[in-house]
Amino acid sequence: MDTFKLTRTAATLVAALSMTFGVQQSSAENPFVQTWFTSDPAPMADGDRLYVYTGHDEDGADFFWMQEWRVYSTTDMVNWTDHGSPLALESFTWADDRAWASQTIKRNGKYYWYICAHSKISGGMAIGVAVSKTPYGPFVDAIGKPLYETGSWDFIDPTVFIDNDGQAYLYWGNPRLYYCKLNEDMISYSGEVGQLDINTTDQDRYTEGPWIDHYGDKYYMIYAAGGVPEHIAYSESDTPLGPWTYKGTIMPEGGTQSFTNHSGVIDFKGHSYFFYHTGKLPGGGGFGRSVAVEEYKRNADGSFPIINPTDAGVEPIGTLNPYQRVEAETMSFSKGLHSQQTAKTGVYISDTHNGDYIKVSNVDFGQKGATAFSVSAASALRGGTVQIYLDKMPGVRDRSTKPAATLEITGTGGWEKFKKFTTKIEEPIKGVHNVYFLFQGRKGPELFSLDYWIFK
Ligand code: FUB
Repeated sequence: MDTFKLTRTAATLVAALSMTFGVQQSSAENPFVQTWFTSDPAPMADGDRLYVYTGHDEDGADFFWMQEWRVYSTTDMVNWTDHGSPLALESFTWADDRAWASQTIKRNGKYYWYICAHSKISGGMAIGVAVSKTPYGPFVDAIGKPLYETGSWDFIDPTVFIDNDGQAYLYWGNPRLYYCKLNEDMISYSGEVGQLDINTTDQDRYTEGPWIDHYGDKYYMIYAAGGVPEHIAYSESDTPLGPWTYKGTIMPEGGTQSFTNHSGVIDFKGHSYFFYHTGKLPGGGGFGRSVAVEEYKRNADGSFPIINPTDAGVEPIGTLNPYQRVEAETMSFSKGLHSQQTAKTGVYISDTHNGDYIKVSNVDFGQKGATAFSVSAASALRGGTVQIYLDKMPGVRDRSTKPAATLEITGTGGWEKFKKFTTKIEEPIKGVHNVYFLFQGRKGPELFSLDYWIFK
C-alpha cells in the first residue's frame, strides 16, 4: 500500500474514533458557512471583495466523496455571499470522482481555477484547470484534458502564484511536493515537473495541502504536516523553488474536530487572514468539514505566529448597506438552511422551517432610518412570517424581546415562483445593528424560499 492509501486508512480510523466518542458541536460564527459543508478554503482578493473557493463535503459522507466546488465572497469579513457551485466534476469530461482541494488566481483579466480530481483517463488523481471571465463563474475546463497526470495518486491540492518577474508556479502533492513553471497562458507549463524537499523532521513532515505565500523577499510554503491528524506548518525560502528551511507550526493539531486541515493565507484591506477547515458544524466531522477564518499579525521578520482555531472568528471590517438589494444568501450566520441555484434565479435560500433564522451583521441603517422592509419569497405551501429582530434573538419564553417588524409571506404556487412582499416598520430602524430574520410558521413543513431583501 502506498503512503497515500495509508494516509487515507488512518484518516478513516480517526474519523470513526471521533464518531464513537462524539464531537462537541458549536453554533458560533466560525465556521463562517453554515448552509453546506465546505472544505479546503482558498482565498483570493479581487478589488473590494475577498473570494473563497471551497470544496463541498457531502452530508453524511464516510469519505471525501466530493462532487463540486463552491464560491463565497465578502467585503466586510463577516457577511458572506454564497455564489453557488460554478464548477463541478461534470465540468471536466475526464473527471469522475473526488472534487478535492483547489485554488483560483487572476491573470490578464481572467480567473484560473486549479483543481484536482480523479481521472478516468489515467485512473489516478489529476491536476486540471478551469477558466472564467469573472471570479464567480461560469467556469469551463480550459484545456479539455488534465493539465498533469501520470496515473499517480499523489497529484492533489494545487496551489499557484505569480512571482514579481511574471513567472507563475504551480505546486501540488501528497505525500510528496511537486511543482512546475506555468506559461503565461496559465493553462500549460514549460520544463520538467520537479519535486521539492521541504526539509522537515518526521513529526512535521510535509503531508498535503500546500499554500505558497510570497511576503517581502521571502517565499513561504505552508502545508498540512505530520500525517493525520494534521497540523499546519511552514517552511521558508529565498526563492520559489527552495532550498527550504523548516520554520515551525502555524496551527497546532487539535481543536478543529477534523483530522485533516487545509489552509490559505491572504492580506485583505490591511488585515491578515488565515483560512482553514474544521469539523465543527452540527453533524460535521472528518468528512463533514467547514471553512473557518482567523485574523493574525505577522511577526516583524515575516514569520507566522501560532494561530489557534476559535469559535468567534473575525471582527467586521465594514458595514452592510440595507438600502440596496441584498441577496438572501448573504449572511454572517444561519440556522437550519440550505442554498440552491437555478439559471433563472441564481442562488437563493431554501429549507426554511419554523425557528430557523439568518443573521446579517453590522447593518448600517443611518440616521434617517428604515421604514419599510421587502423580501422576494416563494412558497409552494402556505408560507409563514419573517420577523426582524435587532441585535438579539428572543430567548425561550422571552416575552420582552419584540420584533422590529413582522412580514407575512403567503403561498406563491411554487418554491421558485418568487414574489415581492412588503411590510411597514412602525418605529424607524436607525444606526448600526446585527439583524436577525427569524422564520416562523407551521411546525414541520418547509415555509418559503428567499431570493433577496431590501429596506426603504
Ligand atoms: O478535501 C479532500 C482532501 O482532504 C484535500 O485534497 C486534502 O487537502 C484534505 O483536506
